[in-house]
Amino acid sequence: METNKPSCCSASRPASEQPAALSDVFISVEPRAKEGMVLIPGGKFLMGTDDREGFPADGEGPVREITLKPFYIDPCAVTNAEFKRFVDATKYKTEAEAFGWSFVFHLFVSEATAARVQNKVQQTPWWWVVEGADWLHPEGPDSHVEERWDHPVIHVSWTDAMAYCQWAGKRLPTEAEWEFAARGGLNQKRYPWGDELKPGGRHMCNIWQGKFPDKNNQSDGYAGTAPVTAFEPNAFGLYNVAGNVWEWCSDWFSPNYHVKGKKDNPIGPPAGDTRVLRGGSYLCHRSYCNRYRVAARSKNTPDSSTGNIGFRCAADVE
Ligand SMILES: [Ca+2]
Ligand SMILES: [Ca+2]
Repeated sequence: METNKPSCCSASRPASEQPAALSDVFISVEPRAKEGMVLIPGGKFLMGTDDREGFPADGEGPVREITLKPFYIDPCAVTNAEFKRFVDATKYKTEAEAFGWSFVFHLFVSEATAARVQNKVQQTPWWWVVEGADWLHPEGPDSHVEERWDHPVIHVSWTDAMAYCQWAGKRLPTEAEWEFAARGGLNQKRYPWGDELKPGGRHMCNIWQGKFPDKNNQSDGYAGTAPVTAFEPNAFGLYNVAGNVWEWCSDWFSPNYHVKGKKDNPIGPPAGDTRVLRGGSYLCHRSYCNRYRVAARSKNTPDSSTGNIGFRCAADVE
């Protein structure tokens, strides 16, 4: 199996592969009260960065003034417990389950499972194709989310995230909404809490410490995912926008569409091959993939799933 479009942040399914069958059982529910969601007032903010630490090729810049109307966003990424409620109610089958495999970070795979691994992503060999890996079995068939119900659900594709949102009466945030919410009202700071990665030596997010990709010192307390409420929230009350898991946004990805695109409630390009991911994950490290900065961007194909991609929901203000 050839894997295409390697990225250090996540890995993509081969374009040619089709899942056996995709669940189309969507049960729409009553639009619920936006209980537990954070009301973001909207307004103007400076999106993107021209920071020297940034990656211009990702389209982080130029900095531009964006105007957003008010919206709701979840304080946390969707947890395994929440995703289980969705699956129990709808019998939804994720794309990882339909394809029969997902991408798992090599250090998490048991010896027994490793013995059956036949494919690794060539340019990013720490991503292994693990058969039987899915949201309920994040490291393969001999693993289980038991005791991680309050961790973010992973191995969910963009399509899976959209299905969950539909069921929950919510939607994915646009990339602009995500960044506005993640900045927590701060202007052009590098992180959701300020410019310093570890103010007073304190870990503020779940990323990688040590030498990527083989030695993780876990000095922030976590090798893989952390509970969705670990670490301090930003000033808007959002947890783990930086690190932990990448979060799907509704937009198609483009490195330059936004340069000329509209600045008033932008929703991204009309078409594309990949969807936007924001926020970075537990695999991000300054030396290798410094994408836990609040302006950093990544992307993946909408049917791809990995052990470091999740999502949080947003909703309209009626
Ligand atoms: Ca960590
Ligand atoms: Ca995140």
